[in-house]
Amino acid sequence: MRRFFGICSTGRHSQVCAVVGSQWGDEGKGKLVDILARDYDIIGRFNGGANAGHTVIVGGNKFGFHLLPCGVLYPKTLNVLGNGVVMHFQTMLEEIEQVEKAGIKCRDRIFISDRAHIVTDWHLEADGAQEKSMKSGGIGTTKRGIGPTYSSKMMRIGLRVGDLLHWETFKDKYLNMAEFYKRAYGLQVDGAKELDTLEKIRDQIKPMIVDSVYMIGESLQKGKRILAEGANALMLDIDYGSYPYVTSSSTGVAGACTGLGIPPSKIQTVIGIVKAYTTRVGAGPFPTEITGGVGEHLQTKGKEFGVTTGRKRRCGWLDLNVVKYTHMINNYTSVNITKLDILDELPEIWLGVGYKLNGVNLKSMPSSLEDLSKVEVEYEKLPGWKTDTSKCTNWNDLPQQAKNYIDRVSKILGIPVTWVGTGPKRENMLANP
Ligand code: 2SA
Ligand code: GDP
Ligand code: MG
Repeated sequence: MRRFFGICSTGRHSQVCAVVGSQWGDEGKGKLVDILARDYDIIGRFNGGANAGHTVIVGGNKFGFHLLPCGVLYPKTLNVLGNGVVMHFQTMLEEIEQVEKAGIKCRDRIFISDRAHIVTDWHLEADGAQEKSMKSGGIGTTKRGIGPTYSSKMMRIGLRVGDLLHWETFKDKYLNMAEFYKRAYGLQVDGAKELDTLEKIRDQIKPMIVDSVYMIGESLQKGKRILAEGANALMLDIDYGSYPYVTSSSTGVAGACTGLGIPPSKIQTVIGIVKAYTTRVGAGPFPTEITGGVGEHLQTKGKEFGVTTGRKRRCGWLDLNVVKYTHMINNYTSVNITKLDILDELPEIWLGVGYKLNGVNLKSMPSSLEDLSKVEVEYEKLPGWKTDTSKCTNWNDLPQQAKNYIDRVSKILGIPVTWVGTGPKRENMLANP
């Protein structure tokens, strides 16, 4: 008998649920994915690569995942790296070791799409060279070869994971791509050494390579449940983000379709992760940024450092203009407000609720960076709650002022808030009754 899956705003009862970032990343996607994964058969990453840093804290262990889906910690989940991901094998193998060291066997539960592209040393070098060559000082990339690997894909000179199964042609393709990077950037990479390394790790990778399109399609038909884990966030999306200060993939719910082969009509639930304030790593405009004072408090108390690069994250007030804009594109069925506890000590909390440009109210997000860097933010100011919310064990324990804040955010966005994070651990997540 077919199982029935209703539309469910928490994701608990949907056959397919996508968890995506609604701001500039690091909202805490990893934590909700880990919590929901218990109820899913397959967890799939659909975009990005080892630039992502998703933190999961369970028991005494802290995991900072770059490539492995955050559902990997449950003993039975299958974990897919979809065709939309760019694969850096060494990083993934190190992560597998990290998980297995913690006593969780996972190697045989990891599947890599044969259509996913491979990040090589040429891409890593090109990322650094490109950043150095930019007059503006660069995008502030993670230097994980992300932009160059997606560029190779679009130029149709890239290497796909499935190419590893045809070693002789793989080598030709590798050399052809290397030629391009030598010519275009004058790079010097020891290609022979990298081919040698790839040949050595091929045996470990081969059992993980699958036709993920078939795997996902067949699983959907059999009624299996799929959780799509977004990396980065919509303001870093290649089309909709603050271009060019973006990453090079589709970070929204559409990316779950193109990057995992999930038909759009199958995605019933889209949970937007909204940090209770805003952070951004790397360069680019940030209208609600606070330099000094409260900004430093958020940075320190929120431990806002890059999981991949260790860079300090820039901090500012929650910008609901940003979340409204990303909602237009992702259509969140509900949101998870994260890191509410970081606001606990503030006497007053500001919400960015409107943008004005040259005195005129804006209806949406300007596409021009010049305009975005000039907008004046209109704020609403709410009283703080001055209470330690990390001690709350259920929704009703939340102080009234915190509930008012959540209700106000929900009302302005027009989206239900189904979860609130009050600390970094799995158990610090309150479900809205
Ligand atoms: P890239 O490396 O080409 O994807 O960089 C392009 C822009 O995308 C931003 N970006 C990120 N922003 C937030 N978090 C990310 N992951 C790491 C984390 C970041 C880190 O979880 O902390 O460790 O620094 C991430 N990845 C890419 C990047 O800052 C550029 O603005
Ligand atoms: P992701 O990339 O969206 O998965 O987020 P990151 O892992 O890069 O950054 C989120 C950080 O906040 C991590 O250090 C998490 O452990 C932490 N975190 C997540 N949710 C909460 C929360 O509700 N409260 C606190 N204090 N920390 C949280
Ligand atoms: Mg992150």
